[in-house]
Amino acid sequence: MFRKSFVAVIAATTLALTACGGGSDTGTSGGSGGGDDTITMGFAQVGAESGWRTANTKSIQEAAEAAGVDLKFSDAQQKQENQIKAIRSYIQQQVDVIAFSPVVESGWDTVLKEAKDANIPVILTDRAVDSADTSLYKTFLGSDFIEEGKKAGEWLVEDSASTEGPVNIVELQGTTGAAPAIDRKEGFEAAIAADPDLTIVESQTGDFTRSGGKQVMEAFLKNTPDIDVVYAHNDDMGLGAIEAIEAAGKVPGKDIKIITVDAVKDGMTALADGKINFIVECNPLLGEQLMDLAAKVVAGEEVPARVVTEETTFTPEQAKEVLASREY
Ligand code: GZL
Repeated sequence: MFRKSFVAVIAATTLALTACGGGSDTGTSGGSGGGDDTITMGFAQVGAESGWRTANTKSIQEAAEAAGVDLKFSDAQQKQENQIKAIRSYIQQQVDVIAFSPVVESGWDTVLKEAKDANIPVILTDRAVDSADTSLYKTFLGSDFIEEGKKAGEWLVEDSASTEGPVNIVELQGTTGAAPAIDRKEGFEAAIAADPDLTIVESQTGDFTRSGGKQVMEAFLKNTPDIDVVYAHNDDMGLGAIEAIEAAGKVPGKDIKIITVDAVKDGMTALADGKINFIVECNPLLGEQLMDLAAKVVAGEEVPARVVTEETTFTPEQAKEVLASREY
């Protein structure tokens, strides 16, 4: 509860630059220091589970190269214990700054305290943690997932306005315990509460992967006779659902409408083809902002406690217009 109200307050004051509390107020970090002014960053990535993650990794690696940041990078294969191990190794190596995308919200206080005690600043990117102690990290750069869920739900309320009778929704949730899964669900449910005909009849995690989305959708199609809409927390699970829907002899985008989040190339292609009906963008290109924040943090400068990324939504017509120029 605290995290959500905290994020809500911060989200509301995002644009007002606020001093970031706590942490190393000496302006120095536990890093290589010395005469060499090259910043060494340890980045603990979630994994390579989706097209979004691939684009996010590419953005971070390219931005580090461009900024002259010495990047130590690890892929945790979506396992929290691997991310914790990586963070501990960055502390051992005395990097100047640690950045990571927490695979799940909880269970980070101990290792983040170790980084703080080693005087190494931490930047959260993409996903949040639910720690009550906000001095454990300098800033959180990433999307507002509740807003993303709301945009998805608001589109469905409008699209269903002329539909008589119940609209049965099945939900493909992201990784259990992950901030985007928790918040996209919350935002969507808040938005569809406006229309009592809209009901989530089944909801299960597909772990943000295409195979997970396909497997869960196959089960939904077996258990639930009349599904009208799929709400998938990311494109990859939506693309897996399309495979299952077509294998069941139904037409995705027509017999069963599909709403997803991300707007990666494969998702936008399915949207342009009419197999997906609406996509809420989640911007993975965080690299440049991350390197800029890291330089400020290592120099002991104030940074905003929360930096929300800009993103939009797409209909099939809009996807057709922008598909060729999409970076990812
Ligand atoms: C959202 C990010 C999510 C994407 C998924 O910022 O954490 O993780 O929506 C990815 O595609 O797996």
